[in-house]
Amino acid sequence: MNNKIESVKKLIEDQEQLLNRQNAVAQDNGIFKRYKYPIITADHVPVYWKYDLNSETNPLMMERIGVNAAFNAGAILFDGKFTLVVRTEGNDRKSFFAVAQSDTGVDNFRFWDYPVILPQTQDPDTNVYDMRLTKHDDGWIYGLFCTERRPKDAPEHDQSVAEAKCGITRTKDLVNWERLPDLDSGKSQQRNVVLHPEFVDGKYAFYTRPQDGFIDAGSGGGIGWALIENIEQPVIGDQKIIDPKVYHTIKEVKNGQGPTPIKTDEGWLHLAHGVRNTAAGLRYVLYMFMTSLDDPSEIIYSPGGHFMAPSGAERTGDVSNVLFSNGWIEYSGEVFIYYASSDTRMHVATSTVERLVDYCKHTPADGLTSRASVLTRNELIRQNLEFLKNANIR
Ligand code: M1P
Repeated sequence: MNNKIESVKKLIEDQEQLLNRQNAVAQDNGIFKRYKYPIITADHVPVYWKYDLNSETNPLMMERIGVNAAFNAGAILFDGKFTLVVRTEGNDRKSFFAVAQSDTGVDNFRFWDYPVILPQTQDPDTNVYDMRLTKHDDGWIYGLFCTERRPKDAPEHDQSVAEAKCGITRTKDLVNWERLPDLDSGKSQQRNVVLHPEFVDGKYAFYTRPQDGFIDAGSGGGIGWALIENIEQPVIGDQKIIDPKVYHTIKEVKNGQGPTPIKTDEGWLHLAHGVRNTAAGLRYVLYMFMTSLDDPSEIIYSPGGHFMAPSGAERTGDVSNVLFSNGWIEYSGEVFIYYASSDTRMHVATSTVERLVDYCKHTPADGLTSRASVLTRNELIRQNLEFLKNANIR
């Protein structure tokens, strides 16, 4: 019996070491600081979510309900803590939401005792994932997420046919969640839908990502924008595409808004993901842009290329070559960027509002051709050589 208790203690102690590990900066390129250790992995999930700890019913102390991955987390500052709503995925491939908090924002994240119980609509979700959290002017915290179901008319022979929609839920305490109807966007499927934090012309404003199929965005041209009078009856008509897919860029196949934009004196800061195809499959990178304070659907700065791309161990996982972010937190001018790698684990990078605005304003836009790229770079080189000469450094 004592041996059994010892094995439970060992499980907990081993995990404590992981949870208490201090993080450290591994890369600083002036734009952001990338941290060394993933902040949340499947191993951070409490042992009591996976094991039956009772030696009577689990004499061999085996995992009973495995957890495969912990990634794509929404983020919010809540009760003074850095709070993530993590897409946690069981070995059964079902994702669910679970809250984890940290005092530092870069390490020591701990899950709450129970995952979120998400209320259902009339049409139950098969799978839910990628929640974006928005503290809205109306006083609620909204969680917009992807709800996936098998369409009623899906052919029997193809069990992979699925339909993606935007589910909407709201809460005041991250414990009790109210479910609203799914976003009705007509025929188009939706993923990566994000609620703007302020009313626009007295309406709720959504960043959308219309798509023809479950994986393919198809004719759904990029990040869209739509206004809704009543969020309790969320029906959108036309979606204006504000950030289109573009040939031979980091977003030629598809793109999607990341977290809720951050308001700055010079405009709204946006983080998004862009996808291109390669012989090795799709490659997901993060990019940024800014929109106008007067009209959050108008892009005012669009730095070319990726902001962050998979690096080192981030490159591999369940879906390799993917960086994805649906959560960031601004705190006293510092920005904590929460991103997942390869649909497997969560990481953090930090920056500041000042640096991110500077990045958006002063990174040249994509010139769309190799020649334009070289000419832009040559101008930088010319200026730098002149600078070095005048400074007697070269
Ligand atoms: O597998 C990569 C990502 O694929 C989807 O994103 P998108 O709709 O932009 O292709 C999502 O399923 C996301 O969860 C996942 O990380």
